[in-house]
Amino acid sequence: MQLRKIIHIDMDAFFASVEQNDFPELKGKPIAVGGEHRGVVAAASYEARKFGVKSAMPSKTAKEKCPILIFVPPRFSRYKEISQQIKSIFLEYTDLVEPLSLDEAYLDVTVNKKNISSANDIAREIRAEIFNKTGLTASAGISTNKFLAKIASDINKPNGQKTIHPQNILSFLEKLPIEKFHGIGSVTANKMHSLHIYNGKDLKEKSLEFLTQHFGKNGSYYFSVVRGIHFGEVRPNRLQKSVAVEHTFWKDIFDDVVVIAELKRLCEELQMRLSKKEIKGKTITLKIKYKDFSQYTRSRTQDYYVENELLEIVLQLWEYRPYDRAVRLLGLSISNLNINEKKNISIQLKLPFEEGFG
Ligand code: DCP
Ligand code: CA
Ligand code: CA
Repeated sequence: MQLRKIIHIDMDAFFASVEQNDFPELKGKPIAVGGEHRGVVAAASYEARKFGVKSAMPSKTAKEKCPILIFVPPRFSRYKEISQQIKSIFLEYTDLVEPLSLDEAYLDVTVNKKNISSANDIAREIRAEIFNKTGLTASAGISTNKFLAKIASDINKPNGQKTIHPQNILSFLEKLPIEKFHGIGSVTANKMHSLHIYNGKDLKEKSLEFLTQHFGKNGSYYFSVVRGIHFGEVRPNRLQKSVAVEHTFWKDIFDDVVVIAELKRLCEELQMRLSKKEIKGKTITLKIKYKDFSQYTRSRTQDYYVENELLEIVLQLWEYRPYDRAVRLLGLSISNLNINEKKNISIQLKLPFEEGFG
């Protein structure tokens, strides 16, 4: 079997770099894209990161860390426009492009339109072309699967690239700290630490049975990826998995009446989006973010596609809220969509209420 050549491209400090590029007076300065008085930092320029400012940090904390921080409001349509531009550059090389978000994508260049044999050369060309067309820098990771390419693109960021060659994969993974494994978040990393797993070498010493016992079906994923095995294909038409709407309040809300009115509004908005796209779904998720930024979700899966009952289900989910505290954000999403029906032939047995933390 021929080894695949996968590239992961990710733009550097995306929203912040776009703002600095469009407004040159912001260049070289610590900036944060996001709301100054309420809300969180979406993106921080590299100058701001030196002060410890990071994505998802409350704006207030960011300002304490960096008093000279300049806040810039986001311009999503501009980010989408640039996202389209970089995507059209990717398509000059291959049709196997899988966008993960506005600023990153996987490319399978095993066979490519320019017949370039070195994926490393392709990544360099693409980064140069992105810079020429947009004035922005990107970083790239190159290896034989998506998992490795994604990890690699972070190594020489910003404005750099890293290839993990086939002969180095196993030793690279052995040395890799467990929290750097793509798909292992801080909760799982802590659990791994408690089991004395700190790096890939420790992970590889555990049996499949041990990992499944402690991590359920994810255990077999960890077992494979640490051995350099990950068959996930670059899927150009990623199926839409959910439709979501959310609203952050200008003022934290404690009044149940206001919350319920807002839930009604969100239901209407969601229903409008669904009917426009002719989509239906079976799983409804309510997201609640409290004043202290703690966030909870409550989900319910019906055995039919939800239509008129949406509001009723959402109000029931609200009854299952974990706390009666002031709310700063409410969100609704619907998943298990009819457009994916063919893919979901297997019937999943689910408890009526699921809990998740995100
Ligand atoms: N973003 C956001 N909220 C977050 C994280 C990110 O709105 N919690 C937005 C702003 C980012 C963009 O998505 O610019 C891309 O996110 P990345 O995680 O790729 O981060 P950056 O591109 O900002 O920085 P890096 O250079 O580390 O990739
Ligand atoms: Ca990025
Ligand atoms: Ca990204």
